[in-house]
Amino acid sequence: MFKKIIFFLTFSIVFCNNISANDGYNLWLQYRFIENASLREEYLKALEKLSPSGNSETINIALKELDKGLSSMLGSEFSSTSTNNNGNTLIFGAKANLPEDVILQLGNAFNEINEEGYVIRSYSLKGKNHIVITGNSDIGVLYGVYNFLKLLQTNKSIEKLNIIDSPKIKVRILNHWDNLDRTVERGYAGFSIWDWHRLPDYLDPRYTDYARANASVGINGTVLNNVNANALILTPQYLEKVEALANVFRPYGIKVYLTARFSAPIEIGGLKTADPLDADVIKWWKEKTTEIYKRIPDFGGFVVKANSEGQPGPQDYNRNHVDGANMLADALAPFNGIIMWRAFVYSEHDTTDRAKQAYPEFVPYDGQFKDNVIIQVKNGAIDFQPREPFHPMFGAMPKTPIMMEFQITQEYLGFSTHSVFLPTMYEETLQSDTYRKGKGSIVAKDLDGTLHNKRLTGMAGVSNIGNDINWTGNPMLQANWYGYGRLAWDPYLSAESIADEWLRLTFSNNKNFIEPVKEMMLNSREAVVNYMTPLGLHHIMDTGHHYGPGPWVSNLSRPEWNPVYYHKADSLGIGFDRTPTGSNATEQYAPEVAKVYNDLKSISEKDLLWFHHVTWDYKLKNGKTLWDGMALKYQEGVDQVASMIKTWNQMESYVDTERYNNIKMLLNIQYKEAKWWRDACLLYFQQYSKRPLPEGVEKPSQTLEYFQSLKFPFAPGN
Ligand code: GCV
Repeated sequence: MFKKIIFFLTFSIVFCNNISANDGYNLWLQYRFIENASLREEYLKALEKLSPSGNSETINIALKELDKGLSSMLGSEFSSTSTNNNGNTLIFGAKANLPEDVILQLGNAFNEINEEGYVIRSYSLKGKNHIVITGNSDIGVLYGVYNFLKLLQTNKSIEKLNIIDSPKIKVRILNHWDNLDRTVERGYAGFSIWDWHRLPDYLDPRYTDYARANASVGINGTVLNNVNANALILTPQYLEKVEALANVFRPYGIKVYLTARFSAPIEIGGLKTADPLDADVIKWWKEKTTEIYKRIPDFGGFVVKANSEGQPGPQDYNRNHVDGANMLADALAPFNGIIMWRAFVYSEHDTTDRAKQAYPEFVPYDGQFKDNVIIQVKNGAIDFQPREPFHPMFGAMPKTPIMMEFQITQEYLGFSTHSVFLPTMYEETLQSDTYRKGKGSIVAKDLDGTLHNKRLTGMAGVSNIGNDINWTGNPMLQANWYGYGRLAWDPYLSAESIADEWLRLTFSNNKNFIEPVKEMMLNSREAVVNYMTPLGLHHIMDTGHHYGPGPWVSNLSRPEWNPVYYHKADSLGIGFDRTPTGSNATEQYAPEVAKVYNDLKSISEKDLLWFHHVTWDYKLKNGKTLWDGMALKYQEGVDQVASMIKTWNQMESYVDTERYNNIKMLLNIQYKEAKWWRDACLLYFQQYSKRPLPEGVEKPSQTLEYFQSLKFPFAPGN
């Protein structure tokens, strides 16, 4: 018996360790051992020798990554240092460093890719089968290497490769809303990964791992600090630290950017004004920019949040966004830096409809911004809601570069506790038709520049990364970092393909795992919409932290800070009338789009209450009254989470214990919170509808007063 126990323990330690211990730190770069012997054999045969061309730091990183990935996936039979000159070889390097006979194999391929693109091609020479990974730059090669490794990770054949790929968007950037004290605004994965106190001398290995993860999905920029900026980041004391990070990121193709506080000339420059037309202010920014480029020659530029939510800006001096952005653009232009000027602006002076505020501050100025200014627009006109119609500025400024700002962190979507797969939401916006140049003028085309022939293109994602061991506070949400990166590279990708790929890389290639979990991911965004804000409801979260429901909140000093402003529930009905009978926000869209939104017959019910105030007895397409339909949607959301739990509970044998349990516990919290949302919202709205809950909707477990009494003074990310 004793012997048996010893055997069992030894067996468990030796064979089951891998499956039980996985903290998620390695993200989608798991490089699991390939169990299928014949597939392993195929790979080993094709990779008898690795042959790097060029000796830059980037090429060395590519070699290290291949070594790491292949050794781990192919086991001890693989040797990265083999000198077998007669073997099948994987050669990788930029065009400039490739031998002539290899270049000959590539024909026109180099003309088909841009500076960051790559080619992976199989070819035969002297009776041997080789593979070449190349590009016009070393960074292109590194992207190719990550994509080559992905083929093996997803168990694809590498026999007849001919892959040609380039990023469709130039600036593919993460925005960290990280503060210098290491708190993260709207961050739910611990504290900031930037250890400002110990920088520049202490370089946490996480910085390299961060760069590696980003490069593996094609992200090429990072804004280190919060858009609610602290001017201190621009002082020598901090620039030295920024420089240290830039040095770590550079060989991974990642440029560093900073947010610029518009009043910095006053706060750290000793000037009396920050007026963008003032000669001393102009000089100060030019000198500051020169100082930054002396340290960081490839510094990317600035992001600016101006005249929004109390941030300083040009309007403080009776100037406009063009004046502010162009002044900074001039300072950056000699160094090829850019300004990402945010369109997330709303002032307390116009309270008719917050959704309408950005458009008139920017669109009339189309064509007046300098070439190195790009306007950063959130996906929707309010603020990162579970569902928003696309922002009317997309497609509307043919002469001005426009970039997307998506939120990866889940400020309004249940924080990092809720497993919501966001690429579904990103895809919905990217595929939305602006009709600005007729049918088919989808948002993605404005972003990649093809709609209006724009040169400077970009996409920003507000990061969900923190110092939690698994980076994102929930292993499932790594998919949103990954998926954002993939869509920034190619905004036409489907959420389905991204989920498939991510699951294979991160967990397993087994279709019994992939299919159900993929379905669970693809439905997860609709679930959160249903249990929080169905049928076009929006911004009914609790005050400040935005955690949990707060549709009753009506006591905040500015009207548009209050949920009651957005849902407008009354005894007759509910919803925000944005048609010509209301705020007429729909006029900011192309006429074809406005027509669809204005008409109750054509509008999608998903957007109904965003654009219309309808009666409680309004008939939905399924014949139910609005009240019944809304209540049933809340219930559907809860049921969807229950079914996510059911799916996950069947996955235990495919996932290591650590991540399995981690996700399981989080899903259970999500279920509890989905019920909380349903009960609190329905009880509140029922006061106005005065109708019973329809059959099929569970009875609330508590009273409205109870839900209203809940307080969360220490909710994270606030
Ligand atoms: C960084 C919302 C968030 C703020 C955020 C702001 C922005 O209002 O609640 O935390 O500030 O958006 O995007 O600037």
